[in-house]
Amino acid sequence: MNDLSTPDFKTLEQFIIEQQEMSGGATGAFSRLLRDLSVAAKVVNRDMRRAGLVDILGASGEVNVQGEVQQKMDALAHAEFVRALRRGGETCLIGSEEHAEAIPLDGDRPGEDGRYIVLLDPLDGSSNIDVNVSVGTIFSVYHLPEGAAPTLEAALQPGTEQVAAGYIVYGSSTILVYTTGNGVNGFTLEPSIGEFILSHPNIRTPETGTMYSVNEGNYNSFEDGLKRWIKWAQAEDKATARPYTTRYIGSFVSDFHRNLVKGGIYIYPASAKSPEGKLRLMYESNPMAFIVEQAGGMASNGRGRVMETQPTALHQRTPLYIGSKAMVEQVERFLAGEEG
Ligand code: AHM
Ligand code: MG
Repeated sequence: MNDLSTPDFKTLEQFIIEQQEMSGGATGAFSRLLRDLSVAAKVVNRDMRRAGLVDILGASGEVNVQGEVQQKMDALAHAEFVRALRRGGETCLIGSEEHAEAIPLDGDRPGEDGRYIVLLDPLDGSSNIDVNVSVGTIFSVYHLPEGAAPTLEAALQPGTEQVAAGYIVYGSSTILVYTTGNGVNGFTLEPSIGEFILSHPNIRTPETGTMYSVNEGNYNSFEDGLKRWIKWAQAEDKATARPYTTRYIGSFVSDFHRNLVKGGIYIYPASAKSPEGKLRLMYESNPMAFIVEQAGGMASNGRGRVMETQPTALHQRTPLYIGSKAMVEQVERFLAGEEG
C-alpha cells in the first residue's frame, strides 16, 4: 500500500483517467460510469459501517429522515447503486439481484442516453451482516448492442462480452477490485480522505494453491467426481502439500478475494438443495470469472468455461468452480472421471 505521506499515491479516479488517455478515442463515458460505481460503493461503505448501530440510531430518528437506515442493507445498497447510475447518466439498463425485472433508466440528460448495461449484486452475502462478517458488491458491465433497445434481451450476453467487471469487499478494510480486460487492479479506501487508493496493482493469482472453499455440509449430494476430489484434497501427501485447508466464509466476495490473492479454489456445485448451483450467472459468476481469468486463473461450471454460457434469464444460476488454474483444471478432470 502506498504511503499517503508521500506524494506518489494514485487514486482510483487518477488511474481511470490515465487508462482513458491510454486508450485513444475514449469519450470519457466509461470513465464516468466507473466513477459512478465507485461513488455508490463509498455510500454503501458508509452505511455498512453503521449497520450495527441501525437499531439504536434508527430508533432515535436522527440518522435518516427518509427512514432508509431501517431498510434491510441489501435493499439500501440496491437503491444507492441505482441512484448513482441513474444520476450519472451513462447506464441505460440495470439488472440487480434485488429486483425481479431489468430496470431501464431514462437518463436525465435528454438526447444523451447511456450506452452501458450494468448487472449487479448490490450486497452479496448480506445474511452475514448481522454477525459482522464481510460482505461485498459485484458488478458486470456490457455495451448496449448497436441499434438495440435497453431491454432484458439486450442484457442477455455471454460473459465473454463484458467490458468491465469488479467487486468491492466491505471488510476489515474496503477494497475495490476491477478489470476492463487489461489486467486486474485493486484499490483500498483511505477513509481519512475518502478516496480509493491503488494498493494492489496488476493482481496475478497464484497458478495453484492449497485452500478450497465449499459448503461441505452439502457433501452427500455432490456428484461423485467432486466427492472424490474432496477426499483427494484431504489425503496426506507431503509432495503436494496435502491435506489442503478449508476456508469457507459463506460470503462469496470475501472467499473469492482471499483465494485470488493467496491461491485456492471456490466451489459452489449443483447439490440437492440447489440443483443448478446457487450463484447467479449474470452478476455473480461472470464478473468474477472475467476477473479471475484476467488475473491468470480460471472459472468453470464443471464442464466448460463459465463465460461462454449463453444466458437465457437475468437471475439464472450456474455451478461454479473458480480460482487458481491448476486447481480448477484438476477438479474438472475428477468430474470427467479421469482422476481419482
Ligand atoms: P446471496 O446472494 O443471497 O447473498 O447468496 C450468495 C451467497 C454467497 O455469498 C455465498 O458464497 C453463498 O451464498 C453461501 O451459500 P451457502 O450458505 O449455501 O453455503
Ligand atoms: Mg448474491
